[in-house]
Amino acid sequence: MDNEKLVYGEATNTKVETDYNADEIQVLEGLEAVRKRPGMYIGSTGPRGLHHLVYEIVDNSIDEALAGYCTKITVSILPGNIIKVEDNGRGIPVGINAKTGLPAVTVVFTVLHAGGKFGGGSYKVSGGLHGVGASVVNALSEWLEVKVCDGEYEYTQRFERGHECYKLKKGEKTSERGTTVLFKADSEIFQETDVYEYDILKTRLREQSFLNAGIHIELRDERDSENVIVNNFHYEGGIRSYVEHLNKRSNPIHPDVIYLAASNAEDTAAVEIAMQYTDSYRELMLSFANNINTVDGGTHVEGFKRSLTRVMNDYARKFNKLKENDENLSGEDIREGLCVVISVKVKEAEFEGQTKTKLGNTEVRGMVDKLVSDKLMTFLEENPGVAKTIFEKALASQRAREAARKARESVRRKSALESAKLPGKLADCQSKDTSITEIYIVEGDSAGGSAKGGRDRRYQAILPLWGKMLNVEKARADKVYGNDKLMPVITALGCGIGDQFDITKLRYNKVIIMADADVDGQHIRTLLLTFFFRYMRPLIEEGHIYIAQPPLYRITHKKEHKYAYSDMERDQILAEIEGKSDIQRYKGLGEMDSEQLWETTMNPETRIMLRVELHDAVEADETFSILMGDSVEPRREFIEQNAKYVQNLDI
Ligand code: TSJ
Repeated sequence: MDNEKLVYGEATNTKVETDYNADEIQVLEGLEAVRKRPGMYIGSTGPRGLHHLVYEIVDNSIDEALAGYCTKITVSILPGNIIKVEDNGRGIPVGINAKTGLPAVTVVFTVLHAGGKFGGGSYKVSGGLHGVGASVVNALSEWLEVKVCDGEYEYTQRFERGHECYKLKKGEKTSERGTTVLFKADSEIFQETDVYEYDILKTRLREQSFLNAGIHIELRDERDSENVIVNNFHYEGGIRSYVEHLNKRSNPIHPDVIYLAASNAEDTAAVEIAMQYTDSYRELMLSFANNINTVDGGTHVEGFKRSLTRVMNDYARKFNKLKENDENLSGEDIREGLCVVISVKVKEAEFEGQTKTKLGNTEVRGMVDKLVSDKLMTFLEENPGVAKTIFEKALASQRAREAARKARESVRRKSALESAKLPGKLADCQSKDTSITEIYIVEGDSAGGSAKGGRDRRYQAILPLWGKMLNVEKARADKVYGNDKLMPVITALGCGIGDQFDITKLRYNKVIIMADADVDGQHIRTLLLTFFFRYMRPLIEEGHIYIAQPPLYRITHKKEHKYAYSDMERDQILAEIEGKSDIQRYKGLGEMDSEQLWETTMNPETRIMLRVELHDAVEADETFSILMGDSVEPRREFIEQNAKYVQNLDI
């Protein structure tokens, strides 16, 4: 290995010494800092941070795969939420590092930021906001064990909370190669939870196998020995398979995924693009740089958008799809229904922005642009049928966008003429202080009536909704403007939708959906959430959307009322009561009078509300397409699988 490249711990400024004890002191100072402020290194000590530990370790094996030396990675969740990561790479080097006098593998686990600084030569996953390395995982683990096989011997070492339990131990002879790491997250640090969620790891590992074509990744859940769960991910098609996966619940409008790839002459950067159009009205673009999801885009995304728009318009002019007087197609029109994955790998990736999820390398913009210009134009010329389908879709989008603009303007004109802009059905609150105001969006006129009677009118507004709500998942934007069910919601909230959305104009701090606890109520909740997700997403992201929880039962005992919000609570209350009591099951909000509704569902002192949170926009995107889109079978499957989570409103 290349010792020269090893950078010594960055946490302290102590002069580098060869004296072993001094080194160890410095090492521990570094790792103590991680334990003192874990959030600085892994973002949070909640579930996200916990899962991040696994990614940190797995990324090292993926780096080894990118270097061309590892083909298989196995990740297991063992009983007690112990994580095991195994690969068949070369094994972390065990040779003594000149600067520290320690075996390289020990350095990897005890010196901050030591990982990835030696070896070199290939693309590295490590980067992004929390590309922090194995020593951070070690510092935050109750214990960690590593086993390295280098084709000659087996080596092992154990650490507890970052401290070596013993020096690297040389064991049996072996002809095998590879690295195994076992660790237990420290529950002193991860106080909220130390339980891994299989599906979170599954999504991430599947994504990583799409991004690294050919790699084998196995995920195992062995926590319940009678029910071991195993998933194997292996995609020879790489990001082509990713696009197929993303589109498996949609209707593609051309048969094959379009795939474009190139690398530069110096071989310091490689770009891959996979794309396919569906009949949907949305665009789904995922971008990655060195396998890190660049949620804020960057130069690769800019290059792609710019060149896609140019190439499509050039082609349209060349083949007379657009006449001389026709306007150019806009980028949005061209991307309607497009599902695209862009993956770039660069030797020296620069990540920008607060969360370091935006690619900054300027050379990438031109590279992507050139790739699309050269290869996509050729593709369109060679596949005129596909080209025609795509253009017809873009033209339809252009017409709809024009119609939406007209609809929007007519709505604006109308509201400018009317003196009272707010919807007639809205019972507004008195306060204009938008930090305390609330709006209840209530299903049905009778419940709306009770809510109006029961509310605290100083800060609570009521907007009743009735009739069939538009499913925005199946409609273009022009249908949303002027829709008689959605317009009252839009005007009452005051912040517009889509590109015109402006959260500073939001008229209420809390937007509360209040509907019956039955199937119809569930339907209206889902339709409204879909609408907020597609057209007012920041409302969800910034935590303004809530679901009211009306009680399911009223238990009357000796003229006193108690309310139960679940069957379990009902049973608890009944167990405490002696003798006979009267149980009323509420079928709908309409059965409650104003006073009861206030008491059980609207009084901030006593009410229960669920705040809607958005954890993963891509997953939520998929969920909404399943729930509200065309295909029936995936919806049935989804509902069956999630029926047990109905209380959990994470989307
Ligand atoms: F970082 C880690 F400890 F967390 C970790 C590293 C965990 C796991 C499960 C695997 C690995 C890992 C590291 N797998 N493979 C490697 N490879 C190297 O570290 C390596 C091997 C040989 C050479 C070389 O130049 O000969 C260079 C490197 C970086």
